This record gives sequence, C-alpha cells and structure tokens, in this order.
Amino acid sequence: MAKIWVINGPNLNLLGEREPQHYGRRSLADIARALRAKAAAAGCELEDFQSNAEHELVERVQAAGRAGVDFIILNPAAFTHTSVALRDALSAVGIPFIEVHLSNIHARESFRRHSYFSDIARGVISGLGPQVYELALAAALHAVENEQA
Ligand code: CA2
Repeated sequence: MAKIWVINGPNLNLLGEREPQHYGRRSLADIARALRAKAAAAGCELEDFQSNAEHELVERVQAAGRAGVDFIILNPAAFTHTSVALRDALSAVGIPFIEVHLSNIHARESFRRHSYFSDIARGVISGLGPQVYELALAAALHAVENEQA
C-alpha cells in the first residue's frame, strides 16, 4: 500500500483559531481527517504530522526515508523562507513532494516570496486555503498510481 505523509511546520497547529483571513477556518485536525479518508478510499495510507521545531521536522523527513514513504505533502510554514536544514533533508531522502501554502505567498510581504523548497518540489500550490491540501493529495495519488513499479 502506497504511503503519503503530510508534514506541517510551525504555528499551523493554530489553524482555525486565528487569522482566518489568511489561513481559513478549518483546524488542522479537520483537514487531516478529510485527507486520511480520501487517501484510504484510494487505497493509500496517509499520516499527518505537525511540529513547531525545525529539528523535529528534519527528523520526520529522515523517518519518511526509512519508512519507504512514496510521497510527501509539505507545508513548511515559516521555515519555507529560512530552512536550509529542512531543504537538505528533503534532498537527502529524495522523496517527491508537493509544497503547499494556504495563503498566496506572492501576494503578501516580500520576504515570503522566496522559498527554499520550490525548486526541488514536484509542484507548488499556494493561496487557495485548505483546498491546497486536497489538490496536492489528488496530484500525489495520481503520481503514486502512475509511478509505482
Ligand atoms: O500560507 C501558508 O500556508 C504559510 O506556509 C503559513 C505560514 C507562513 O509563515 C508562510 O509564509 C505561508 C504561517 C503559518 C502560521 O499559521 C497560523 C495559523 C493560524 C493562526 C496563526 C498562524
């Protein structure tokens, strides 16, 4: 069974509680529940993880490499704009991933326009609210169905 991991960075545990104008009204648990159900219906296993700590995200990516994960959906949150360490972890494991952002990072402060992940991502989806996760999952399912040996 194909494995897809969803990895979320700092402060995304606050989703649904604050700043709905940027991030919507759904909680991360609610989004993850819907993703798990969609993945299960397609015969895939989906695990989600969130951390506010850079090293825990790096360790999770390394764990994905050991666990034989097929695809990662990643919202690096603020680490998008700062983390060479997380980028290096993704390069090291070589697992294809889609970078997602709830907000349109190109329509906000200029420091959000640069991502350490976009050039090594399979794709980038930004600015559609929680739907970005569902769109990324559809693309990930398509990829694992078409790319598995
Ligand atoms: O739009 C996105 O998904 C971001 O990755 C979210 C990050 C931000 O630093 C990126 O530039 C774009 C921030 C996540 C903060 O999440 C919150 C959720 C609810 C309330 C407050 C913060």
